Amino acid sequence: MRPLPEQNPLQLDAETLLTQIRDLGEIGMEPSREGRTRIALTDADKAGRDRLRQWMDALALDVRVDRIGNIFGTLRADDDQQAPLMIGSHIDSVADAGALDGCYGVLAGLAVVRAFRESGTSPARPITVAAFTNEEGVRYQPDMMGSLVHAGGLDIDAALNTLGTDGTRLGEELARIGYAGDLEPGTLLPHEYLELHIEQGPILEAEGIQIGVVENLQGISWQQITIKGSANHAGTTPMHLRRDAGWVASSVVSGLREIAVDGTLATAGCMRFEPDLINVIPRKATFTVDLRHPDEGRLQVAEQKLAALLARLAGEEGVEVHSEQLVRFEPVTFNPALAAAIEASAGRLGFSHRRMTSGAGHDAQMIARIAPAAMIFVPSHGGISHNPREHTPDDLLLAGAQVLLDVVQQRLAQS
Ligand code: HGY
Ligand code: MN
Ligand code: MN
Repeated sequence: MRPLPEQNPLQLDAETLLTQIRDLGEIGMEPSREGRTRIALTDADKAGRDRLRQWMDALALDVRVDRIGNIFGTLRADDDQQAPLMIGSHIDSVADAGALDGCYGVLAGLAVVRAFRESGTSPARPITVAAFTNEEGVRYQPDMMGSLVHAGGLDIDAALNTLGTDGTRLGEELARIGYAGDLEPGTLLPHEYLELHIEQGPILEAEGIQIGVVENLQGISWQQITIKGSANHAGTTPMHLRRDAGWVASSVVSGLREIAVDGTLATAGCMRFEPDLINVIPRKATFTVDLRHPDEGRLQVAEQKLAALLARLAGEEGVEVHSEQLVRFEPVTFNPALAAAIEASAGRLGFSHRRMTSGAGHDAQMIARIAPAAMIFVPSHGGISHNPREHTPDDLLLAGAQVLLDVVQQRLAQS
C-alpha cells in the first residue's frame, strides 16, 4: 500500500457540506407539516434531483442518469479505464421526513469529491457519487429499487411498469419529471462501494459512540394483507354472526407483538377499512406488515407465525385472507475488508467506534450483490428517523464525512 503524503492535502469543506444538507432539506417543506416530503418521482423529488445536479455540475463532474433515474456524478481520474470507487445513497424521502436520511450520504460524497477538486488532486481511479432512485419504496415497491435495478436484481422494464400506491406507472412519472435517462442500469460497475448514513436507531447515541462500522444488515419482509368479510349493520348484527374484516385485521396487528420476539421487529404501517363508515361492519380491510430480523431463519419463523395467525383468525371469523409479498430481501453481510478499513480510519482519526448491524434497509445492501460494499453510521439523536425531528449534531456529521474521506483515500492508495 502506497503511504499517503505526510501532510494530507485533502481537507473537508465542512461549511459547504452543512449548507448543502440544510439547502436540500428545505426542498419539499410544506406549510402543513414540520418536515419535508420528497416522495420518489414527485415534483418535490424532481426539485431535489435538479438541485443535486446543479451541485454536481458545479464540481464539473461527469453526470449520467440511467433508465431508472439513478443519478451518477463522476470525478474523472488519470486512469479512467478503472472501475470507479462509488459513494452512494438516496435523496428521496418518506412523508414529513427529516433532512438527513440518504441526503447526508450523497452530499458527503460530493464533499469527498470537492476535497479532491479543491486540492487539485486527481484520484487514482474515478470516484462516482450516486443518488439511487426510490430508496424509500413508499409509493412504488420494492424499496431500494434504483440500486436493486443497478445491481441486476430487478428487470428495468418490470421496474418501469410498477404501479404506485396512487395508481401511477413508475415509467411515466420518471419521464414526467425528466429523469428517464439513457444509461443502461449496471453500466457503472463499482470497484468498491461506500455508504455513509445516519444510524436511524438509538445504539450509538446511547453508548456515546461517534462512528458505527456496519458489518451487516437485517432481512426485510413486506406484505400487503387483504381481509374480505361482509358489511353489515353495526346496530343489528349480533357479534357471533359477524364476518368482521376490521376485527380480524386489528387482531393481527395486536398479535404482532407476540411475533416480535428474539430480535424480530414487526410493524403494521398502513391500514384502511371499507366502506370505512362508523355504523357499518367493515367488509374489507387492507394493511401492511413489515417484518425484519438479522437472521434469515428467524425471519422465516416470523413469517410462518404471521401466516398461522391469519389462518386461525380467518377460520374463526369466516373471512377470506390474501397476502401479497411486496418486498423480501435476505440479510446481507458487508465486505469484511472494507469494514476493517472503516474501523481503522475511525481509529486513526480518534473517533470512538463500534461494529453493528443496520436495522434499516439501504442501497448498500443491493450494491453488495455486485461489488465489495460497507457502511459508516453516525448517531441519530434519540434514535429518531422517518420523522422531522431526525437530528445529528454537526460535529458528528463532520466526523462521519471525515471517516468517509479517509477511507476513500486509503482505498485509492491501494488501487
Ligand atoms: O425501509 C427501510 O428500511 C428503508 O428506509 N427503505
Ligand atoms: Mn435511507
Ligand atoms: Mn429511510
